[in-house]
Amino acid sequence: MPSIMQEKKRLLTGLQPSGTLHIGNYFGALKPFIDLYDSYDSYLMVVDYHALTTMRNPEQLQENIRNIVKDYLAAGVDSEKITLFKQSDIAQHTELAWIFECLVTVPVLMQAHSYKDKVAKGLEANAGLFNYPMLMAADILLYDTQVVPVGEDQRQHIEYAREAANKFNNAFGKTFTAPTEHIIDGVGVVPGTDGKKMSKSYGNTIPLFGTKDEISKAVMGIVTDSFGGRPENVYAIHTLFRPESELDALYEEKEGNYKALKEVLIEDMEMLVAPMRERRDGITDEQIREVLASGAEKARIYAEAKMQDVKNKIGVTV
Ligand code: AQP
Repeated sequence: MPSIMQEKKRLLTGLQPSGTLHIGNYFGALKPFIDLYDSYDSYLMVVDYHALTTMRNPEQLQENIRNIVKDYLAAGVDSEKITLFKQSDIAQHTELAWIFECLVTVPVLMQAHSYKDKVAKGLEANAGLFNYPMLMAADILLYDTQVVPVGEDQRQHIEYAREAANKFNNAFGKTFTAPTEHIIDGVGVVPGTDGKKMSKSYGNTIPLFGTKDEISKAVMGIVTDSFGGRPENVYAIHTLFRPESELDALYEEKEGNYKALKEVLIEDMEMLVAPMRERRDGITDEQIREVLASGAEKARIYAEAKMQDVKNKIGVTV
């Protein structure tokens, strides 16, 4: 059994290497994790098997994995202080997901908004996409996670993790801890350049680590339908970078001058991103491999012990 005598509560989150990280991913999940990780026993994953629900290009997936680890480190994650690892390195995630799939019913999974939205957007309705919440439940519950920083779109998936924990505990005895989502007001749904939720698959993103030109192009493309002269979509994104008290005066002063306001937003983004971009340029692929190998070693210790307990409880050990 893993030691349940943890001094600190456990914090865990993961992002899919399914494309380029955008500012919605950063403010919704990565920054809240970075702000909290020192006070917790913290786990940060690259959820590459989740990305397989949509990706079919191995070279691209490899590149995305390297990129997302660089993004984590450049954004301020200290890999020495946390367990940073890749989901596919710990076989117990998929193993435990199967057990949850045998407990949670199809009608319950059919209520998943994320699955319905993705299929409505034209994504293939593969069984992996449908079972995604059970793999995510395994990611979380395998480590007895208490707190999961995520964006609002993942709220229901944390409910599914609680459902999986309850089903298992009711069937086989208390084994799993019910996790809680950590969703920050005001950044739970970061809007995209079209005002809808920013999402890799909507083509409405502002890349976190884009070049200044790429960021400028995305910001200049923000749709500026507005009420009373204030470009609401620009303003909503701008609140992530400056307090509203400052923004109100600025937006009054430059009322109706959308281009000028977008230029200020680009500069404000640059202030945050430029130092991170510089840090990112210094990170090598070799460093990434080392970080992932040492993270997997740490994660495996807990995952193996927890899975052994699960196996004993369900009756497959003789
Ligand atoms: N717009 C957003 N606002 C706040 N949080 C967001 N997140 C995603 N978009 C926003 C949060 O980022 C974390 C990582 O998500 P993911 O990589 O697992 O993929 P996702 O949620 O599916 O992100 P995308 O960009 O929206 O990708 P697609 O288009 O594939 O669906 C999660 O915590 C998420 O809440």
